[in-house]
Amino acid sequence: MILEYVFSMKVNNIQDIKRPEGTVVFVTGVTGQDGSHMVDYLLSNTSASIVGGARRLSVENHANIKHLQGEPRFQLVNFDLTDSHSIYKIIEYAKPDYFINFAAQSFVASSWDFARQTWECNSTSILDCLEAIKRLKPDCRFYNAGSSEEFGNVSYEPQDENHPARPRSPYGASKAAARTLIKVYRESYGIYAVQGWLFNHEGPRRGEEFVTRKISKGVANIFDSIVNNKPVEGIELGNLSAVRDWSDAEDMMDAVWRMLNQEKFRTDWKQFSPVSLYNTDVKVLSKHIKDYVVGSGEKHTIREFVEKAFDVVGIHGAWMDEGKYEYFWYNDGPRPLPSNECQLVKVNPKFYRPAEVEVLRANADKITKELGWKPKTTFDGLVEKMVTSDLTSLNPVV
Ligand code: NDP
Ligand code: GDR
Repeated sequence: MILEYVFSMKVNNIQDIKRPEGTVVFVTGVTGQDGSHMVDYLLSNTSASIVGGARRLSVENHANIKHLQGEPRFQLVNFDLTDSHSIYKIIEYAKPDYFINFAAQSFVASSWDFARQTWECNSTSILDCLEAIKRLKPDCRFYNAGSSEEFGNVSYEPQDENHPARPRSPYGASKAAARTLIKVYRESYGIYAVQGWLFNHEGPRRGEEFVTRKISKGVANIFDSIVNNKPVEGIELGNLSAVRDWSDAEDMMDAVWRMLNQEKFRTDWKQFSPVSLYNTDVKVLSKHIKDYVVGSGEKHTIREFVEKAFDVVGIHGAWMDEGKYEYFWYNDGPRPLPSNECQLVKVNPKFYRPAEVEVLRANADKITKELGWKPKTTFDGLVEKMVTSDLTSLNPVV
């Protein structure tokens, strides 16, 4: 039997934070996928001290940062992005050199149900961050997590930095609004503020309602049920034809850091830029920095993700019917299944969205050429990593 326990770390109040020596990076959303990976990236690739922001919940959810317990360069702080006082206070007390904002209402499907909260968290709060930086620490570099969802109803493929904003959800609209604010503050006040267009990125720390994790966890459960002679519970999904450009979340963190330090990475500046670009004057730099598209350049349907995930555990099947009656039927695997358990995946229209973004694929040529960023993990490698991790959590090595 697996004993579940709720892990929690010591959380400081903002006013108890003492600014560490040297470079300080404030990262929000550290209980989430990207925030937690960003902390790991900074610990491995820089000597900076990191302050991580997490909002207070009745039951803490520190699973993604439990490995940071006792890490001397990391401190956790109570922080709510929708509370402007929190934003002002963290800048006042921690005086960060970098403010990396991954906190958000990040689930597109929920943005129709909580449209106002999505807007306040993803747009209004960005305005608060920019104002606070302008007033209290104008040389603090700011990153906000932009999204391919801003492109939405795409007009060409693959999408590059010139693609217009055509969001299809309150979420996409909120990120597009934040981008406009960032541009305005950059141009008006010389703040080093960037917002990459990151395409979907995944991994074992992905929230369980996002489609890739829902599939990897579902497949691990199905495999476990088959080999242990337990009844098989199928996975219910929405639009199987949606096409996404999936990367490994860990690869994306390097892109974010490069965007925040363009004077160190920009290859195109060597040829024509004035020497002044290479000094640390943020006002000079801010005139030249760019937002970049980041993604793998590959596209795959939800169906392909499903097939690949089952492949990892040696289960093979076939798609039957179409549209809202479509299902994935078990053909072979570890043992024969009774027919009432053979429907491994089926469509449930309740997971359809009011408006869908059908196809997303990144043209990341610019960031590769100008900042030297390249992804390391392939699509197959990513699916395997996720399914294997979910299997390991079912059968932990003790
Ligand atoms: P997650 O949902 O995993 O993490 C979001 C984090 O934000 C969680 O830690 C959450 O805390 C926190 N949060 C939410 N609301 C608040 C608030 N009011 N105050 C403080 N913290 C809050 O998302 P990801 O890590 O996947 O994404 C990170 C960012 O990147 C988001 O802005 C997302 O919109 C954006 N993005 C993500 C992409 C992806 O494919 N992953 C692609 C493009 C953009 P809690 O744990 O308490 O809920
Ligand atoms: P997305 O990710 O909306 O692209 O936003 P998600 O994994 O939720 O959906 C991807 C696609 O899969 C389809 N889909 C389903 N989605 C979910 N969640 N559950 C299902 O059962 C299901 N069935 C099919 C969706 O319709 C969609 O087309 C993610 C988030 O990380 C955002 O924060 C980020 O900005 C974008 O990626 C880029």
